Amino acid sequence: MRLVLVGPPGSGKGTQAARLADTYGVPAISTGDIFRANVKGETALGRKAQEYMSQGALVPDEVTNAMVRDRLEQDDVALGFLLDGYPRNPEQAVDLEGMLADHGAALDAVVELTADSDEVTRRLLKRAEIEGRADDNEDVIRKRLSVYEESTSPVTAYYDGQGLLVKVDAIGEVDVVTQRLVDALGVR
Ligand code: B4P
Repeated sequence: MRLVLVGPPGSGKGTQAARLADTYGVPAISTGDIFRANVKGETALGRKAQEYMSQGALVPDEVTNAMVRDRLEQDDVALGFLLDGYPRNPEQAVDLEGMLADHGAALDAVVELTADSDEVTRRLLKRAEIEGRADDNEDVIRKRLSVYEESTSPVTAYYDGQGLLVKVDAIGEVDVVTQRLVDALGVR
């Protein structure tokens, strides 16, 4: 199973990716988590990524694509993976296609989690209180939502055109959303 999970910030990508990865027995790969681990470890990649993340902007494609390419070379993804938060613009989608084609592979499905801006803003502000993530403040959330609209929405249209897109309503209890995802994906 080779899956991509897209959706606005706060739609539950990270939350659902962990559950789906368990269900399908594939590793979940979150570009956001990899960047945050690098920021924490104060690596050169982390310093670069932080400039952009703290403003709610996308980390430049050359940095992100190279990082994903490296990750997809590892043995544990040979039989499948779930990408959470990548690709986030059409250029990344094209690059991903190339990376997979190099291994004679292709995506099985792209899941879009849908949720309105008010709900996702509420969730992210709640997470800010609990986790204190630097990019979960009102100004940066607004910027992340507008980046999603401008850069990531075209990605869903791109995959829809390829017949890969599956839309799932992300409003509701976490368990209910997981069940909707599993029902929508079925056995692939
Ligand atoms: P991400 O880490 O992907 O952050 P995100 O979009 O906010 O989603 P996240 O997975 O954290 O939150 P979730 O919706 O699960 O990206 C962060 C930054 O990294 C980006 O802004 C960018 O700078 C950079 N980046 C990442 N990928 C990149 C790429 N490909 N290219 C360039 N830059 C990239 O959950 C949010 C909250 O909602 C949680 O608190 C959760 O508990 C809650 N929640 C989840 N499901 C819920 C439900 N059903 N009901 C109520 N609450 C729920």
